[in-house]
Amino acid sequence: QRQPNMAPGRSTIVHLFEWKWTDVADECERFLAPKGYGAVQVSPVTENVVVWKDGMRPWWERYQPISYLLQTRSGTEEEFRAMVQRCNKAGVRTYVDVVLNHMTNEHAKPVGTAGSTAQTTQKEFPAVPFHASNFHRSCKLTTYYDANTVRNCEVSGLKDLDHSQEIVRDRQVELLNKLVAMGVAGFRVDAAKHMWPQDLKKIFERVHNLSEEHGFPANTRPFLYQEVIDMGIGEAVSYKEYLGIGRVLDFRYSAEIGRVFGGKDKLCYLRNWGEGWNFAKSSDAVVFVDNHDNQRGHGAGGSNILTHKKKKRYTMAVSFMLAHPHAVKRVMSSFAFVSRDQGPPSSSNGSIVSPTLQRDGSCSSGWMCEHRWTPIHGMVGFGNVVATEPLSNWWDNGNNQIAFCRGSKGFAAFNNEAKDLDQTLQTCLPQGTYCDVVSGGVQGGRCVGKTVTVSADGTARIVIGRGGDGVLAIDVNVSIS
Ligand code: ARE
Ligand code: CA
Repeated sequence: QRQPNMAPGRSTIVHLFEWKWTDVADECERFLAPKGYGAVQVSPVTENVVVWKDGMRPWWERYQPISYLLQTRSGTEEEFRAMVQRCNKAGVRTYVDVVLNHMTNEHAKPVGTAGSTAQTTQKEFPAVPFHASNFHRSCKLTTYYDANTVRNCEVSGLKDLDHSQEIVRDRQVELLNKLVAMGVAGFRVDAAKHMWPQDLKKIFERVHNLSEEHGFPANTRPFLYQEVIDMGIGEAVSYKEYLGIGRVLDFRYSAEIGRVFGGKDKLCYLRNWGEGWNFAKSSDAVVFVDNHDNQRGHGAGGSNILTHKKKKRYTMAVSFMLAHPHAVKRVMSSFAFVSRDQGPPSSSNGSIVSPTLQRDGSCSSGWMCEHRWTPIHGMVGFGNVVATEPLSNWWDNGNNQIAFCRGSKGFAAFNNEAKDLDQTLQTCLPQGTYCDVVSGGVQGGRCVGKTVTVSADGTARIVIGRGGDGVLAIDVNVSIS
């Protein structure tokens, strides 16, 4: 199902990667709700095998389920339940990252985050239970150009479940229904590419409507967005096979936006951004600048991917994504890392450390909190104001300076050049004084950052110096006169 089920006036997902449930709940109330975020994607909720590597626990242990008990490094089942409730109450939806394709790979004496054990070489997972006969025969995923190999062999050596068996689907439907009963509004389907679409369809058809008890309208289906990496290079599996189930995560978008704002292409070519760039259709996609894989060289996109490590370029890319009407958007919120395996900030016993909030609203103790960066949450607000208004009045200088309107509700401009942008441009907004949302928006009836004066004919002098954030955006909500 393609509708995100967000509360009215909200539109953006934030992935709070590896956050604890108690921290997510706090964040929903103190930041996500007031700043207009619509939903939070959380890390997998199901019990995973505990992995110690080089004296620390890698983030990817969470993609190795050992049971469907809801206890992980992020917290207990009760903490999760309370989190979903608090977030819903604040107006922020919860989407769960569900790992249905596989269980763990082989481990000597595996113990899970809830204490469950398994005989992984024999594919015995008694805590679900799953038995050897519930899995595909082991084979190496040697090629992406054969659909049987992609779907029946072991991605990264992870024990591959056979979803053609009703008994396998039953256990997973139970899990999903339990989450829906807790008030969850949707799912990111991990490794969907590695599962047969007809099986996924059977699973999700049996998932209940969203819980009326938790405030959802009757007959609302869970929102689904599937991880199907399809770079359009002729692999055997196409994202299009999954559109009958829900949306897909568009990895071409991620690679291309990184390439353009990384300075490898001109901003003026963004004029026909979207389907014109061979992306999935707006109504079929969830888009993002980086995800938890490709920000550290896993998954797809390679060196084109922009991350928090390139602050200005990254801010511009995320701002452009949020300013543009194409698709449902997801903002990444990361922890700092040096190595690819490095897990979230944690103490020596492996438990996750909460983010510390600075007086200026930013995070410390290892958390990047991109979603709290002023330009990014400012643009989330902008996205809510312009909503479904079409893009109009495109302007560019034939190079790396661009601007456009969103109907008569908003205006955004970008400068990716080593020289200033200083132009009188059509903003499509009523005459008045506006506060740029990227440099801080309005506070107490005054602009925190830049002020823009729109004349009676809708034009304004727009200045984006070569320093600074490289973006300026105003909308009807930040008018102060
Ligand atoms: C870890 C170790 C492995 C080890 C394995 C088993 O890193 O070395 O073999 O454990 O012990 C994450 C990590 C993996 C990790 C795994 C389990 O990324 O490194 O393995 O957790 O702990 C493909 C898939 C796509 C997948 C990406 C990463 O198609 O589904 O690879 N993404 C999701 C999640 C990941 C997660 C998993 C799936 C597994 O987002 O976080 O893995 O649950 C081309 C293809 C793509 C392919 C890509 C990279 O672009 O088109 O389909 O993506 O190459 O191979
Ligand atoms: Ca599979």
